[in-house]
Amino acid sequence: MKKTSTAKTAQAAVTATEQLKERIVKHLHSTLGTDLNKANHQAWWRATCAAVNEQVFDGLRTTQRTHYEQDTRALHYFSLEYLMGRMFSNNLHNLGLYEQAKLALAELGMDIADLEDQEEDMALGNGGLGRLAACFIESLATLNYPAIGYGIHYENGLFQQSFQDGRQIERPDSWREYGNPWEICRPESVQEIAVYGYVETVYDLQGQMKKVWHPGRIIKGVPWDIPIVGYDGSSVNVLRLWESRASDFFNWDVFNSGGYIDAARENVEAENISKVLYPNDETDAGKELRLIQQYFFCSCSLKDIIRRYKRRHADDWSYFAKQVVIQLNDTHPAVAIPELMRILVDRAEMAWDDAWAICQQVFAYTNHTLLPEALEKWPLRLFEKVLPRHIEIIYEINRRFLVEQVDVLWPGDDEKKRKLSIIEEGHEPMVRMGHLSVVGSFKVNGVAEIHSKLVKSDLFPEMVALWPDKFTNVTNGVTPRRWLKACNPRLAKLLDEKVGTDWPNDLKKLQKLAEHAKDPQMQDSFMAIKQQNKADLATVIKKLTRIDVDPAAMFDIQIKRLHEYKRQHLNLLHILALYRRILQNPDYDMVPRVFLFGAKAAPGYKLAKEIIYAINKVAEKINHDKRVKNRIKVVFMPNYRVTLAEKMIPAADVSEQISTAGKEASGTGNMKLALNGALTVGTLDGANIEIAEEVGEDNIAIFGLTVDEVKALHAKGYNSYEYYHNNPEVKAILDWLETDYFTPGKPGELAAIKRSLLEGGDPYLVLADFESYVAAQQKLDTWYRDKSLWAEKAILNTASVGKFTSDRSIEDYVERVWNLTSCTIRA
Ligand code: B1N
Ligand code: IMP
Repeated sequence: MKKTSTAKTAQAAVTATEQLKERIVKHLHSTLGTDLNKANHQAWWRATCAAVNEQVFDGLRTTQRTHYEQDTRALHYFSLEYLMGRMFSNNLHNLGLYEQAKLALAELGMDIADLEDQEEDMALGNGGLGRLAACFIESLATLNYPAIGYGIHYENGLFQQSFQDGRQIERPDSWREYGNPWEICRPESVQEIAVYGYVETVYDLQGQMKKVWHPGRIIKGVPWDIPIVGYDGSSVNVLRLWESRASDFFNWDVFNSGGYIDAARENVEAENISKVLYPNDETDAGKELRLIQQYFFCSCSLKDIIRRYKRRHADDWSYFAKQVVIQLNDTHPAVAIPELMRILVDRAEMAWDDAWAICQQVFAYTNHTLLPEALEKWPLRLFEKVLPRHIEIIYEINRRFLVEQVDVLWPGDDEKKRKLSIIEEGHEPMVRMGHLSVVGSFKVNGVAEIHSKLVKSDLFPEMVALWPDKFTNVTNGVTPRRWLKACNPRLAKLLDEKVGTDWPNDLKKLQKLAEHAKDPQMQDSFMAIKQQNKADLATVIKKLTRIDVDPAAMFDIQIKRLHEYKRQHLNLLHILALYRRILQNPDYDMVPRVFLFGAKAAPGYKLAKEIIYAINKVAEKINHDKRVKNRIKVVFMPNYRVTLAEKMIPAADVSEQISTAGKEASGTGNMKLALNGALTVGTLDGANIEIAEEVGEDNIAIFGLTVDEVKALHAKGYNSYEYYHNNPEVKAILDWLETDYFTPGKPGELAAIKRSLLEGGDPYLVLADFESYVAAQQKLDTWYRDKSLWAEKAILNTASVGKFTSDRSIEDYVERVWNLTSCTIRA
């Protein structure tokens, strides 16, 4: 009996593989118009995508039909960024087709890895915030929650980075130059939106005052849908991205009046809106085009939501807040709040109070940062010019807020009103998007326990006094499908054997692994996998940088955007300290280490670029210095992006999470690295704190000042010169950077770092944390010498971080904020 059923399964697998092969070949012929004998990898890749899409689109149709029939409440995730990376292998894994496709392609003479490499990263985001959005929409589909992601269909994603003599060069990222097989254009759902112009006050026959906005320009929003395939589940949700085009309707007038060139110019301007992603991570761009981008996609998305709602409920708004919840991914989409008010009050002619009641039940806001330079503010004059009606609505929201809320709790307190006003006074008045978001939302959350506390205590304490229940926490998470199963197949296989195959959607199951942490056989298997992953990465390193690294060395990895608060320069100072010790003592005993960096600097962020340059110059010197005897290698990987992260993370021994305490809201790279068995060297900041709680203090190297100590030091007055004068090693290293040792013939080229740490006052306390950082690194060095001890700690890291699956984050949002019901999809 058993035998025949096994035989049947085997037969079914053979048939399925044969069918997939047929479908691929069919698409090679009929979709790509080419043939077996002349198809290149690109054609094979596209044909395979088309074959996979047959299944994806089936799932998409069924999901959408079911949601419509059941009239489900849905989440609408509004985000200016989605850092998707590649879709091919993840779609295959989530459909359960990866092994089958690999086999089918092998039988057709193709290596699936070669085809995977044909895909450009979909890099429509800067870093953590955009990648979080991507993990969240995948988890939402996996958990069968009705949800849609809204954003912008940028023609150019985050710039591509290369190095020229160690300096960052940026090039445009035209990721869909030859079309993207995963997206579907939906001309039937085009929207038109308005900007500029003026507002007229009119009175109707009853003498009622009305505001009429006469827009200066109309722009067309064209939606592109990207299916988001849930793991193992049947849901296929949608990411809907808007592309801007010139409106046909508007340009007719210009054409008719003979303004052909003007019309062409306006076309270009309309199309500029979705042309490029702003490359600033954690800084406010403050540019007119950025405001228009924000409004453009919010307005298109709201109209899309309302169109869908009206199909069922026509003009009855009473169910709107029951069916619709909108999550604002930071303040970037906050203009959706006055836009919904405008639609309800001006277009649907609803009374202000009723409209406001709806808004306050629909919007929720996630704060991702406390950095002052990232807190969005728009010059009032700019707002007035671009969105003349919305600024009036914001004034009214603000007036009522100050009168009905602030003045009730703090009667006559003008100071409180100044602090809480959505409009910041001053010589250039500004619109505070954070204030607007808090006032207009029913929930506000931070992204890790400590960060959510700081949002309450430091950023919005008065808002907490007004609405204590509005504030909550949802700690970030990452999808274990992409960040373990797909990117680390060797470890995934071992986990399947040791803890069963359902860990990808039940990550707490990994805890079982802890039982085997001391088992020598388990340790051998675990570390052998790490070794193979390191050898694979060494090949990639060689190919990208021509640098040879030894896979037996400790791989110490810092991958994240370049920012002073993330302190890549602290890492650099440690490298310089080790190098100097070697030069002073040729027999200096240390575990050989490869220091790997991956980071893009915002093109306008000078010091960040100087830090990249310094790391590259120091790398050049150390890597060629025979006296080092390979104890240190330094590699800056060019063009860090999701695809490179997927190659680096499985190969990491050490994960660098060294931000100044209080500055990194959460971090998510920290979670991915620990999940793949790296030990963290980190501060008590963001989610590091929760990682330390989960893995235990013996399995993480914590160092540095705590949030409270940072505050106390600043309060007392921090003087970085003291550390410079009192620590001879620090002094020697900083002085070294001023010489021409690393830049022969060009002294002073690396001096910017020293200047910022001394004259610049060292705002991120690099020197204050240096000693403690070096001690933590020394501890890791000691641990690494004991192979079994290290293996145990690495295994315990993988075993203990089940909390950080984005599935858990989503369930937290559902419970604390969204109030959704999951919806089973049947074919
Ligand atoms: O969001 C991530 C967190 O894990 C990180 O700690 C946090 O730094 C990051 C303006 C941002 N906060 N703010 C931004 C991005 C782009 C931009 O234009 C701000 N990114 C974060 C996910 O919660
Ligand atoms: P973190 O700042 O270390 O938490 O990094 C967050 C995550 O965002 C990383 O794990 C990557 O997946 C992604 N990421 C960060 N910086 C970049 C970048 O420059 N390009 C692409 N992805 C990035």
